[in-house]
Amino acid sequence: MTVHDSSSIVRKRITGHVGFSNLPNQVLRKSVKDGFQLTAMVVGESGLGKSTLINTIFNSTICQPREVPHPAEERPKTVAIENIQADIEENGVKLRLTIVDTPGFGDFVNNSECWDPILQTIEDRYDAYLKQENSVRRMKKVDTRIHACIYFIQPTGHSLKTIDIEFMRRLHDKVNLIPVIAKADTMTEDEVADFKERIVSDLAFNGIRIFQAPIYDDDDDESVGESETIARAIPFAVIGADPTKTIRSPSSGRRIRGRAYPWGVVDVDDPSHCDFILLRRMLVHSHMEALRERTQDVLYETWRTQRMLGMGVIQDHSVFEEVDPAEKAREDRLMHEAKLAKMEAAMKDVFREKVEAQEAKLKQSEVELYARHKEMKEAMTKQWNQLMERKQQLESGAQDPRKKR
Ligand SMILES: Nc1nc2c(ncn2[C@@H]2O[C@H](COP(=O)(O)OP(=O)(O)OP(=O)(O)O)[C@@H](O)[C@H]2O)c(=O)[nH]1
Ligand SMILES: [Mg+2]
Repeated sequence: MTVHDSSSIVRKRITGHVGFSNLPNQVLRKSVKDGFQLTAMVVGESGLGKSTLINTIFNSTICQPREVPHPAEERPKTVAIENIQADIEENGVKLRLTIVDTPGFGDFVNNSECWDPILQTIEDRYDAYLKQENSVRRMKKVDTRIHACIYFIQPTGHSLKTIDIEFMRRLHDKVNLIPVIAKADTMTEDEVADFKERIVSDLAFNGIRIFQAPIYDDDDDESVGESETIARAIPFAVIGADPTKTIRSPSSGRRIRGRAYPWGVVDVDDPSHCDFILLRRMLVHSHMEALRERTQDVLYETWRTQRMLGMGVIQDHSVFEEVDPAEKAREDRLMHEAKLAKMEAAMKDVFREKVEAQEAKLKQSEVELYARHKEMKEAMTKQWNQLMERKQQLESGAQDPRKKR
């Protein structure tokens, strides 16, 4: 297959309610300034309806044939990796959704390295992001990283094919993997349910991790309910329909997006017919933030560390250690207590010095007072003695009249 990451981007404006503007306030506030942005990629065997599903999501025919089809081929095939982008605006909240269409594999006798171009695209996009992170002049980063990889499984009803297992094994630690059963209209309801079960156990048996919707403690009941419904429905059974050829629903008479059969019609937007709505809600509503977060914090971070180590850069892991809020609060409290103790000791020192100075001053006054007292006492004793002496003289003069004048 000819693969190159096409630089051309097909831009499309889609209208209609999607639901991303109803995201929890906290999430909304975080992203509302710059608008939301999500990039998903479709991967899988040729002819499973990847391009059709993209058209259904974007509601118009934008995945055009890139090459004139071979006369023997009845349908145009995707021949290059291509970005299809749409700006959606709801209640003043903007979302830029990009879906990357890829050529299907399985057309060749040897499909042994069919994952190479896909892995290459994922890593090239990580590389482009890393370059921006490492650049001296840090501008606002353009994030083209793939946040979700929708992997199309052929509706065989048996088990996963070796090629699917091999492919997904190479993808699961690079990108959020969302497996879907393609063309689910070709299977009965029971067959879909059985096939889902078999796929889930095949994935577990082969150690393939698919994207699991996280459930947070502070999630409201509605969000928990939605996450559980989505988790139960994976791998989603999807049906794609050409959005330009709407059909009339025999029951409601409305024009619907679906597929018509001699025995009836399937409506892709009817949740009882297929999981298309769940897949779209997961991408642009309930799990958009979780997909972005896991890409940034786990998948890209792991890839980046390996890449840096490969380049000979040793990383100081302590810088990236997660901070436990309770531990951080304990450390802060201990530091605060130590600071208080230091201040108290300094204040005690100042107080002691002041008391000592006052005591010394008092002692000095006491000494001076004592000296003065002594002096006064001596002066008075002297005066007393003089007076006594004088008295005696007077008394002795009074007894001897000769001495009288
Ligand atoms: N029955 C059924 N047919 C489908 C569905 N989706 C697409 N098709 C048909 O399957 C054929 C292939 O669809 P594409 O969307 O071109 O498939 P693709 O996966 O993009 O193929 P490549 O580009 O070769 O990888 C077309 O004839 C579609 O009309 C579906 O859900 N059910
Ligand atoms: Mg295609």
